[in-house]
Amino acid sequence: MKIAAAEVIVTSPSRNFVTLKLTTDDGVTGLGDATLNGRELAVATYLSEHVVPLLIERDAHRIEDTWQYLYRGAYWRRGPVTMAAIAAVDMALWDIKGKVAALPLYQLIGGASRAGLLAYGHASGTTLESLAESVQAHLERGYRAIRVQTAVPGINALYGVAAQAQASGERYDYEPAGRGARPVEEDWDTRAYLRHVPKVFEHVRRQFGPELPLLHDAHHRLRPIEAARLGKELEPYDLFWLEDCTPGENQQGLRLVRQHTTTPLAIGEVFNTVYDFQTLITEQLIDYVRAAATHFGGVTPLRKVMDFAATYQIRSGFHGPTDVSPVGLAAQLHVGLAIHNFGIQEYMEHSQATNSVFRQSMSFEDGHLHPGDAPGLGVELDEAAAAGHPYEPAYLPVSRLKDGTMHDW
Ligand code: KDG
Ligand code: MG
Repeated sequence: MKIAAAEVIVTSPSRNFVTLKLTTDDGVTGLGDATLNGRELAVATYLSEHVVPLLIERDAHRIEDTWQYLYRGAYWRRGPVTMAAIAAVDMALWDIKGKVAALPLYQLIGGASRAGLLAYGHASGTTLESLAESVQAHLERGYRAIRVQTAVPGINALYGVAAQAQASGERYDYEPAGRGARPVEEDWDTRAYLRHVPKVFEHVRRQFGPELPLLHDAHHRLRPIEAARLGKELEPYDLFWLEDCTPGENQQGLRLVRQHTTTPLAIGEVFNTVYDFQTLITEQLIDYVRAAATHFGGVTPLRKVMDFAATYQIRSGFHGPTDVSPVGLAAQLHVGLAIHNFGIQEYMEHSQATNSVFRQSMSFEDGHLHPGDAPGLGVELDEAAAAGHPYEPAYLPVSRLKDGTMHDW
């Protein structure tokens, strides 16, 4: 079975997505997600100019060999553009293999290890009251674990906080990657943030009790000693995890954080390969692997890093915001269902426009996700609907300190 055609589809139903569609010589199709938020066209071009010509005539069943060919053969390895492109090929080949075998992907990689995947949703509020309403609204929608973000007095605009309360039941996207030619600029003040966050968790725990798993994302904004302090101050509130407490490039920085706190740590949504996790896993400096199938090279390396992590009792917490397309999310759900060391899955719920382009077989019930039993990944792309949503430039915001210095994400 040979790859006969490869098409790169860029569409923007609510937000931009890059999808690779492979077709075999006997007409089986497979989809892969190559979306790199804010840099979408770089991956689309990498795919169409440098990857698609290499795929035609290759054996569609040789997934591992194709992955190694694209990774080792490029000479310049790694990086988000390269790895998102490889991820799309890898996912599409697994989708094809599942369809040929007439089995959902999770059955090909070991079968289900559990009935469903515990998912966490995103609650946020501009005040403690609106935050509590948002947590309550998520509980009513069935969530059994909740990420908590709030506005911080002294910071004018903060990433990760929905502009309006979500109690109305309306789906929100806190980060629509503002459409426009340039990123929006937000501000940041570490001391104000560190003063405020423990009070927020005290409030939420008091109101919602000790059982509910609560998570928090620091979006890489702290230095290791600041992250250590935050982790320590959050210990009384028993977080499920503190995410991206400090930029991950400095893997050693997590040693310092770890020395000071028992708050569980999650990191890795911007990582591209197992090497980004090497020190973090072997020294047990983290508790959860946050990789996304889309930015980590696909299903093949995601399974491998989780097997590596399993030997150190580290679990999964794959990245699941709305910029991971339904195809990328499906890939993660299949891996999460199959591996033994699943931890939790982030779930932000795609918009109706996104769901009208990508038809998904997955379900969300009683706080748990399941990829469904359709063969392959279980996602179909409506190309006519996709064509109705042309690409528009969109960027994540950037943040600056009060004196104008660019700050970390
Ligand atoms: O594209 C960037 C977003 O996906 C990211 O900021 C969301 O931090 C995020 C999260 O944890 O979902
Ligand atoms: Mg995050």
